[in-house]
Amino acid sequence: MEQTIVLVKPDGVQRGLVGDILRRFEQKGLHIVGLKMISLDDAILDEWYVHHKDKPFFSSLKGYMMSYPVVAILLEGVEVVATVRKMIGITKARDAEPGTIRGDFAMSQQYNLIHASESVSIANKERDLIFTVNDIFKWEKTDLKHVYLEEELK
Ligand code: FUP
Repeated sequence: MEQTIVLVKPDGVQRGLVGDILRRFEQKGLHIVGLKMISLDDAILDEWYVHHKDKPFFSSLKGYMMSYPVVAILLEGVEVVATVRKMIGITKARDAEPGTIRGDFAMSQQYNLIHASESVSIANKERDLIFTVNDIFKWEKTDLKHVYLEEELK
Protein backbone atom coordinates (compact mmCIF):
# COMPACT_ATOMS: atom_id res chain seq x y z
CA MET A 1 0.00 0.00 0.00
CA GLU A 2 1.22 3.51 -0.83
CA GLN A 3 2.62 5.57 2.04
CA THR A 4 3.09 9.28 2.64
CA ILE A 5 4.70 11.40 5.33
CA VAL A 6 3.05 14.31 7.05
CA LEU A 7 4.85 16.67 9.41
CA VAL A 8 2.94 18.86 11.81
CA LYS A 9 5.43 21.70 11.79
CA PRO A 10 6.58 23.71 14.84
CA ASP A 11 3.75 26.26 14.45
CA GLY A 12 1.16 23.46 14.41
CA VAL A 13 2.66 21.89 17.54
CA GLN A 14 2.83 25.27 19.31
CA ARG A 15 -0.74 26.13 18.35
CA GLY A 16 -2.08 22.87 19.75
CA LEU A 17 -3.30 21.61 16.39
CA VAL A 18 -1.75 18.13 16.41
CA GLY A 19 -5.04 16.54 17.44
CA ASP A 20 -7.14 18.43 14.88
CA ILE A 21 -4.72 17.55 12.09
CA LEU A 22 -4.52 13.88 13.05
CA ARG A 23 -8.30 13.77 13.26
CA ARG A 24 -8.63 14.90 9.62
CA PHE A 25 -6.57 11.95 8.41
CA GLU A 26 -8.32 9.47 10.68
CA GLN A 27 -11.73 10.74 9.58
CA LYS A 28 -10.72 10.41 5.93
CA GLY A 29 -10.11 6.69 6.47
CA LEU A 30 -6.32 6.73 6.26
CA HIS A 31 -4.23 4.22 8.14
CA ILE A 32 -1.69 5.58 10.63
CA VAL A 33 1.34 3.26 10.64
CA GLY A 34 3.85 5.57 12.34
CA LEU A 35 3.68 8.53 14.71
CA LYS A 36 6.69 10.24 16.18
CA MET A 37 7.73 13.54 17.79
CA ILE A 38 11.18 14.55 16.62
CA SER A 39 13.52 17.56 16.69
CA LEU A 40 14.76 18.03 13.15
CA ASP A 41 18.45 18.83 12.71
CA ASP A 42 20.66 20.38 10.03
CA ALA A 43 21.49 17.07 8.39
CA ILE A 44 17.87 15.97 8.02
CA LEU A 45 16.72 19.38 6.77
CA ASP A 46 19.53 19.69 4.22
CA GLU A 47 18.28 16.43 2.71
CA TRP A 48 14.60 17.19 3.21
CA TYR A 49 14.71 20.58 1.51
CA VAL A 50 17.55 19.89 -0.95
CA HIS A 51 15.39 21.34 -3.78
CA HIS A 52 15.20 24.64 -1.85
CA LYS A 53 18.86 24.93 -0.85
CA ASP A 54 19.57 27.89 -3.15
CA LYS A 55 16.36 29.75 -2.36
CA PRO A 56 16.50 33.01 -0.37
CA PHE A 57 14.15 31.60 2.28
CA PHE A 58 16.20 28.43 2.91
CA SER A 59 17.99 29.48 6.10
CA SER A 60 14.86 31.03 7.57
CA LEU A 61 12.94 27.85 6.70
CA LYS A 62 15.56 25.66 8.37
CA GLY A 63 15.69 27.83 11.48
CA TYR A 64 11.92 27.64 11.80
CA MET A 65 11.81 23.88 11.24
CA MET A 66 14.40 23.40 14.02
CA SER A 67 12.79 25.89 16.44
CA TYR A 68 10.57 23.32 18.19
CA PRO A 69 9.83 19.63 17.69
CA VAL A 70 7.59 18.43 14.89
CA VAL A 71 5.18 15.50 14.82
CA ALA A 72 5.74 13.08 11.96
CA ILE A 73 2.87 10.89 10.77
CA LEU A 74 3.30 7.96 8.39
CA LEU A 75 0.05 7.26 6.57
CA GLU A 76 -1.04 4.47 4.27
CA GLY A 77 -3.85 4.45 1.74
CA VAL A 78 -4.74 3.94 -1.89
CA GLU A 79 -3.12 6.83 -3.83
CA VAL A 80 -2.48 8.43 -0.46
CA VAL A 81 0.27 10.82 -1.65
CA ALA A 82 -2.07 12.75 -3.96
CA THR A 83 -4.98 12.56 -1.53
CA VAL A 84 -3.02 14.05 1.35
CA ARG A 85 -1.53 16.80 -0.85
CA LYS A 86 -5.09 17.83 -1.71
CA MET A 87 -6.09 17.74 1.95
CA ILE A 88 -3.31 20.09 3.07
CA GLY A 89 -3.92 22.86 0.49
CA ILE A 90 -1.48 25.16 -1.28
CA THR A 91 1.72 26.51 0.27
CA LYS A 92 0.57 30.09 0.89
CA ALA A 93 -1.96 29.27 3.57
CA ARG A 94 -4.05 32.42 3.36
CA ASP A 95 -4.85 31.55 -0.25
CA ALA A 96 -5.50 27.87 0.47
CA GLU A 97 -9.02 26.59 -0.16
CA PRO A 98 -11.37 26.44 2.81
CA GLY A 99 -11.77 22.80 3.77
CA THR A 100 -8.08 22.14 3.43
CA ILE A 101 -5.92 22.04 6.55
CA ARG A 102 -3.92 25.14 5.63
CA GLY A 103 -7.08 26.83 4.37
CA ASP A 104 -8.88 26.26 7.65
CA PHE A 105 -6.10 26.81 10.18
CA ALA A 106 -3.27 29.01 8.83
CA MET A 107 -2.47 32.38 7.24
CA SER A 108 1.25 32.36 6.40
CA GLN A 109 3.44 31.09 3.56
CA GLN A 110 6.12 29.83 5.94
CA TYR A 111 4.04 29.12 9.05
CA ASN A 112 1.72 26.89 7.08
CA LEU A 113 1.38 24.16 9.74
CA ILE A 114 2.00 21.06 7.77
CA HIS A 115 4.18 19.26 5.24
CA ALA A 116 3.11 16.37 3.03
CA SER A 117 5.25 14.39 0.58
CA GLU A 118 5.03 15.46 -3.04
CA SER A 119 5.50 12.07 -4.72
CA VAL A 120 5.86 8.39 -3.86
CA SER A 121 9.64 8.46 -4.26
CA ILE A 122 9.95 11.56 -2.05
CA ALA A 123 7.65 9.94 0.51
CA ASN A 124 9.95 6.92 0.68
CA LYS A 125 13.01 9.14 1.09
CA GLU A 126 11.32 11.25 3.80
CA ARG A 127 10.11 8.13 5.62
CA ASP A 128 13.65 6.80 5.78
CA LEU A 129 14.97 10.12 7.14
CA ILE A 130 12.60 9.97 10.14
CA PHE A 131 11.34 6.47 10.80
CA THR A 132 13.35 3.35 11.56
CA VAL A 133 11.94 -0.12 10.91
CA ASN A 134 10.96 -0.36 14.58
CA ASP A 135 8.94 2.87 14.36
CA ILE A 136 6.64 1.46 11.68
CA PHE A 137 3.67 -0.67 12.65
CA LYS A 138 2.10 -3.19 10.29
CA TRP A 139 -1.24 -3.56 12.02
CA GLU A 140 -4.51 -4.70 10.53
CA LYS A 141 -7.06 -1.89 10.35
CA THR A 142 -10.29 -3.81 10.47
CA ASP A 143 -12.51 -1.06 9.07
CA LEU A 144 -10.66 -0.88 5.74
CA LYS A 145 -13.32 -3.10 4.20
CA HIS A 146 -15.81 -0.30 4.91
CA VAL A 147 -13.48 2.40 3.55
CA TYR A 148 -12.65 0.74 0.21
CA LEU A 149 -14.25 -1.63 -2.21
CA GLU A 150 -12.29 -4.91 -2.18
CA GLU A 151 -11.06 -4.35 -5.77
CA GLU A 152 -9.57 -0.98 -4.78
CA LEU A 153 -7.34 -2.69 -2.23
CA LYS A 154 -5.69 -4.98 -4.80
P1 FUP B 1 4.76 22.67 0.04
O1 FUP B 1 5.04 21.52 -0.88
O2 FUP B 1 3.41 23.30 -0.14
O3 FUP B 1 5.03 22.35 1.49
O4 FUP B 1 5.77 23.83 -0.35
P2 FUP B 1 7.27 23.85 -0.89
O5 FUP B 1 7.90 22.49 -0.93
O6 FUP B 1 7.29 24.68 -2.12
O7 FUP B 1 7.99 24.69 0.25
C1 FUP B 1 8.39 24.10 1.45
C2 FUP B 1 8.29 25.10 2.55
O8 FUP B 1 9.15 26.21 2.26
C3 FUP B 1 6.90 25.70 2.68
F1 FUP B 1 6.08 24.94 3.39
C4 FUP B 1 7.19 27.01 3.32
C5 FUP B 1 8.56 27.37 2.82
N1 FUP B 1 8.51 28.44 1.81
C6 FUP B 1 8.77 29.71 2.20
O9 FUP B 1 9.03 29.96 3.38
N2 FUP B 1 8.75 30.68 1.25
C7 FUP B 1 8.47 30.44 -0.05
O10 FUP B 1 8.48 31.37 -0.89
C8 FUP B 1 8.20 29.11 -0.45
C9 FUP B 1 8.23 28.12 0.51
